[in-house]
Amino acid sequence: MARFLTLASCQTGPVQRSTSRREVVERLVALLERAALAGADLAVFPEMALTTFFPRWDLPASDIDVFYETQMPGPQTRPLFDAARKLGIGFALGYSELVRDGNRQRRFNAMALVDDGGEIIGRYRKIHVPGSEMPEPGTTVHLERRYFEPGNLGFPVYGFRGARIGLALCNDRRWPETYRMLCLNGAQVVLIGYNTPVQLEEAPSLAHLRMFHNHLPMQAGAYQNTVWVAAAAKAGFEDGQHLLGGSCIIAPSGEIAALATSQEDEVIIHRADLDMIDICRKVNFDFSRYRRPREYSLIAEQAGPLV
Ligand code: CDV
Repeated sequence: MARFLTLASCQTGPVQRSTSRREVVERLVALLERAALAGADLAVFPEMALTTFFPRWDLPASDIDVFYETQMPGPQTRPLFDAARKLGIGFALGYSELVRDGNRQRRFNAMALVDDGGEIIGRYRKIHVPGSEMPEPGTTVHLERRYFEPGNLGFPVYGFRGARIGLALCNDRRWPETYRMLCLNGAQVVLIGYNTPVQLEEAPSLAHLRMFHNHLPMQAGAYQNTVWVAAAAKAGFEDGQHLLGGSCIIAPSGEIAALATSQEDEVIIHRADLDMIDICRKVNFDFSRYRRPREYSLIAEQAGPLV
């Protein structure tokens, strides 16, 4: 079993609507090259890494297909997979997925896990889809619930170079259930991609806490589930909206081991010691011994508080 896995978080700067897939993929390949050169085994890219974060717009149905991938890899994304094989590095890529299911079209906010041979070895579809179907007064427009249905693959965990990898996307990182499900499925590393607006109209009094509320749940998730977390933002000013940076790699102790300092394309690296997981478990989190699942049944039965 691997003891170390060198993780890279490949943050990107904004991807404007006018940017072609070819240009974006070139940027992602350049980031992957930097990660590989720095010795990374596995890199994570942002959520919806190939396009602008289009749920910020109220768009007619006729305008949205351009943001989705019908094939992964497709002709435009193939160079990234070829680069992974050439460089001998794995990666996780967030993208918008359009699939045909019988005569129905289905749309998911998805992430693919690709091995160092350029083959897809895992898939995830975002479970916690935030926002609304229609714009809501007094609220920043965020129409993910119109453009995507909730994921239907659960919280799977995949083997990569002897380590067990789970995937999550953006809003998933705020929910303790995400990490606990991945932990119980055996994850040692959780890769997360995100697009988070800096400003939210609905809660101006919390505006100064946006970065704190970015890192807080990921640090708690890492600590409480004794996993490594590597998270990649799409950051900077994208089509008029400011997206939060703060890409990071977090140890099972809850400490931030590496942190992005820019709001542009940037690679951060950390050599993750997988043995830290067992050390952290010894301190408090001997799950099989101390957890009381029967006392927690409400968690699986009920979505919100009774009152
Ligand atoms: N892409 C996201 O899921 N963004 C959310 C929004 C709702 C703020 C987030 O949790 O960051």
